[in-house]
Amino acid sequence: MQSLHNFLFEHNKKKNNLPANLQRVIVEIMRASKYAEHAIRTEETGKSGETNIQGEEQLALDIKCDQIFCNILSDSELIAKFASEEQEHAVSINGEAGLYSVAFDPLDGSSLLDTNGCVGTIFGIWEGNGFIGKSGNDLVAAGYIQYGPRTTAILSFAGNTHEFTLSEIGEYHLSKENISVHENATIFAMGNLRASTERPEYKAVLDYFLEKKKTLRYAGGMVPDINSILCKHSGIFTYPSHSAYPKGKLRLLYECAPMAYIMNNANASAVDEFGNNISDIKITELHQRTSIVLGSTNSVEKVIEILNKK
Ligand code: P6P
Repeated sequence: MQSLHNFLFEHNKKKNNLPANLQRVIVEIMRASKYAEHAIRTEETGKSGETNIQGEEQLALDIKCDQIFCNILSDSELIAKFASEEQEHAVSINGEAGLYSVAFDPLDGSSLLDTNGCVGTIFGIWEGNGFIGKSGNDLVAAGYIQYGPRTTAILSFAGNTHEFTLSEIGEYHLSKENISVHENATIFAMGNLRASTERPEYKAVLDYFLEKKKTLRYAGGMVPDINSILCKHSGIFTYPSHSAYPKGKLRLLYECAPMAYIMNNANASAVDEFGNNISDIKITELHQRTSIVLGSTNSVEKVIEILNKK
């Protein structure tokens, strides 16, 4: 089994497109995920009594996982700045002296914790100091960790997307290399289905997948829902806007842009509900939201056609 450290080192020895300092940032994020994994498995899933910048009630584990990633990133001389879903403002660590800025959602889908559902950490790494004015096209690496029956991580850099699995001795090792997503979806994960009550075109998307006898696979967490697409090498995930979320619910910086980067490096698509590439959308504020349709390229195109039929 090839360890994460060895894979990163060997990759750069062959291709010279993964600088040692970027490898170190990835390794530090993965080190943090081990502490988060332990906390998720052993600590209470109850509420903290606090609310975050999003106005969402925070669980104790939301705060704990945020602290874990903040502390480890704060200790690195490589980090210029980081931004967390749980914090209103970006946090400057080394400023212009830092090499990379990291945006992350420390515990996505935490509302699934009390059901023992799969949750995850999502992150994106940009070169330089900050995020505003950049886009997903400027990412140099992205990934997520899924805390499930096994803890697995999807890491994407230098044009490819890979899976690593955490072993019983606490080491990540390569489990899937160069993941590719087939152009036609066999499974579908339609988020925000409630929107179909006010958007008949979204109901038409549901009807399309039912008519095609596609298999519904919806966990209610962005990480497990997208992980199914990468592990099954096929599928589509949708989360459109509606009156409660006129720009969509999911955040560009630390959810959709990293996921789009991961998908694009796995021969899949990621667009907003109008068909604009998520990776092209400029970051204008830390917590800006967007609609999203991602996965198998032909199926994404079909969904956009149905959603925008005149
Ligand atoms: P809804 C979890 O809260 C999350 O941010 C994503 O992980 C997930 O895809 C989405 O929201 C689910 O949203 O409206 O169905 O609860």
